[in-house]
Amino acid sequence: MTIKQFPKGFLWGAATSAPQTEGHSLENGKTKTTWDYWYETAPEKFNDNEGPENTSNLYEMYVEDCKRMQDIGLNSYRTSISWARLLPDGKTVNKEAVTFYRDYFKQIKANGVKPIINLFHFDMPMWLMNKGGWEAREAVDAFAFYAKTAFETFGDLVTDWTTFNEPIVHVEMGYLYGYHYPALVDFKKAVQVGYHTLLAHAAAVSEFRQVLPTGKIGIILNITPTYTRSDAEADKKAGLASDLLNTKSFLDPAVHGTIPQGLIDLLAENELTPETQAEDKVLLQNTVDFIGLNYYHPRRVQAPKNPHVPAVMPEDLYAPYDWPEKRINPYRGWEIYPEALYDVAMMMKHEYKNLPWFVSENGMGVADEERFMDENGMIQDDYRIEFMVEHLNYLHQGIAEGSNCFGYHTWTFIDCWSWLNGYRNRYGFYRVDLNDHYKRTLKKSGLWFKEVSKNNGYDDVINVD
Ligand code: BGP
Repeated sequence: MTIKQFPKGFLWGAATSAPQTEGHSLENGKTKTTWDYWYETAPEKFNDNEGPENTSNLYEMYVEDCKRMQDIGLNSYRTSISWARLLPDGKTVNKEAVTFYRDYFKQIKANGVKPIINLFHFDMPMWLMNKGGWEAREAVDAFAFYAKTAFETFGDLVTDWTTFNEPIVHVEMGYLYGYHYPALVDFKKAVQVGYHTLLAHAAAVSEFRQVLPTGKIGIILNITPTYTRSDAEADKKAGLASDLLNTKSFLDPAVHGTIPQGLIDLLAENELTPETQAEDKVLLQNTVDFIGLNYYHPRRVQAPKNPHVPAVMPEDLYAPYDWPEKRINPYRGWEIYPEALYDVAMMMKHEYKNLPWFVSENGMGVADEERFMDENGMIQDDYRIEFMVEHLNYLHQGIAEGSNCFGYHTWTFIDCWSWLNGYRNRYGFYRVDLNDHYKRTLKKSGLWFKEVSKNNGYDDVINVD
């Protein structure tokens, strides 16, 4: 038995988002987001026709849910505010939203849990999408206003904030691969959207320094560490392009305040340079206090065969490589590679000033979990516990070698809605029964996590009985 102890004050928590939990998506003063609109116009795209309208009904159940946080020992919790709920037309504050979020945040705190509140989790308000969404430069100012409003309205309750969740995802899913509205395939637009998102992030940080000078602000990035097929020059070049586009594009400006020259060159070579303004450089110097990294799977790449020059798609710069030795989570199709968390920890230490960072999402989505329900109705999700132990072991090693990691948040607290996948894959410590008024039932992993949090560590022998 090996005891794995974590640093004092380590955050043991879980993450989720407004659109995936709240429900009441077309009620209580909230206006539509791109998800509401897409579901209305193309419901067949959504697994089992499960749309964003009701999700896990947290809007009605949050008081009990906050108690559930304490029941499984969470000491921290990340969710987001819905922009379209707080500012239904982008300008006017929705009083009902203020009442809801204020009480929600108070309840979180009353249960001994530290809230970390995020501003944007893929949920573009429709009023702004109709003006071009992130393609339009005016989205930067609109976001800065929203951020300022949120900091002013909730800053007495919340000290730790993040601007975006996985900003590269709405770029690639909305403008390259068709999984988010507007489902365009246009590399040039994708880069412009990414650039405006980056400016919006920096503008929000700038507002934050004015409104909450003693608070802390960060950004949540999905980290898909790149591993190349070989050390051949062409493979390494592909690896570098992948790294620049997927990791350094947001991480470098967030931490170092600059866009890497390699990325600027890569975009120029491929005629993808976005429109910029002279004052942007100064805005981008607004760096963060901490970084959240969502880790699910690595990215394996090789040199592309017969690429378009200039590139039409990212695959013209790096092609996916199918590693024969990979382990896969068959429900989600993602590779399971816990070793990467050690590499990420070292990357943060050596390349990113050893800035405080945390694992802001890590988890395993599994379909048809009712198969694993015991006679008492508890899902015996040992696979999830094993997944977490494996990842924590590598994280622990990274911390032991000096990486400044201050927490581990799982995805997710209570089973939640997953975009086009609806409720197919479940990730939560609590099961949600969609056929029984969203009833929540604790899974075995929740009991295990409670012990981990209590002991600020765990032994390698999994025992929660
Ligand atoms: C992250 C997102 C979450 C969540 C999670 C699980 O990328 O931040 O919103 O959805 O992935 O992925 P999925 O729901 O696609 O299975």
